[in-house]
Amino acid sequence: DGYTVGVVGATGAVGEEIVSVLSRRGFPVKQLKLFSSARSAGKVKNTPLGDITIQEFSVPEARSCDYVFLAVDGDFAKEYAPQITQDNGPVVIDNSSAWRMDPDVPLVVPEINIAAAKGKKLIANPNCTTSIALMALYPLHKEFGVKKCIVSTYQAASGAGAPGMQELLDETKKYVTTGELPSNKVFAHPLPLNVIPHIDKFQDNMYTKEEMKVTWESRKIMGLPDLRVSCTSVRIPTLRAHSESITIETEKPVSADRAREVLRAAPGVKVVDDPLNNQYPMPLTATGAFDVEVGRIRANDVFGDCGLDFFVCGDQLLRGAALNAVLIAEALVKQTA
Ligand code: 2RA
Repeated sequence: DGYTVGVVGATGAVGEEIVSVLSRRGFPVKQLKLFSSARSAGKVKNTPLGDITIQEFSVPEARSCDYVFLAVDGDFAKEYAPQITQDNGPVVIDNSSAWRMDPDVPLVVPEINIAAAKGKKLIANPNCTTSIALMALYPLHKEFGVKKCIVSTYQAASGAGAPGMQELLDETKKYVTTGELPSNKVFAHPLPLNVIPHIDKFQDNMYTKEEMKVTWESRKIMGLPDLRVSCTSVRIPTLRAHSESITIETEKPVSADRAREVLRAAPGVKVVDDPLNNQYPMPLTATGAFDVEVGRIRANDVFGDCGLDFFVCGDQLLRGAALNAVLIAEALVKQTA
């Protein structure tokens, strides 16, 4: 019993995390197929679901699955997702940005808009920065109505994949052991001892694409096409959890106590908000956890009695990618059961 599940990009940081989450969540996997480029094909990968020989990706092999997770780049997803799903093929859950803003493709955070995925073969997983923010933003929106939103991010190296994490570790080690200043290949500048206010390409409006994704994707997922959102995205030298400082203006008056109650009841959220005892969200405590930490919750008076500030931290590879994707598949299994 169970499903044949394919992971394309199985040797990447997100692909590996998808296999781990399938196991941690007890997803009903009958057979797991791991796909990669020709370079890794034939290698045996030790996974929590057993030792699996990696296959070179092919459309027919992918089509023999029930669920296919794409953890590859947008160009690949653009070309192959339709070929995999066509003629009643498997469900594809795509981690790239290729399909996110396509009006025919649902962009899903399961706790918010899983209904949009019903009956669909291709489903897009949001950008990590968006999904982590929305875990807190959406429950607050349901209670208070969010009118405006200002986000500043502190993003981990994992957003640039396994090579980004390795560069951070290697360059930090080099500096600590030799005193030689860090250098860079993956990031636009050396990341250790630094923060870089530049993630992805600059757009015509001089926001980066990473920043605009927060605006575009939040609107689509929450079904609020006119939501005012402005984001500044910054890469910092942490490993795999993104942090975000978020300020909102609400429709209805908001208090920190009521916001805390709402967030305590929200699925996928852990309120960590006892600042006098040094308890607040941090990348180190959010790492490896399924829930997004929310804390530093304060009513501000910038927007009269309708302003709230808070800080979120979420594991970039989990809620930001693999966990969100596996939760979509879990929900679809339930929908079709
Ligand atoms: C980043 N959001 O953090 C990107 C990864 N999808 O670089």
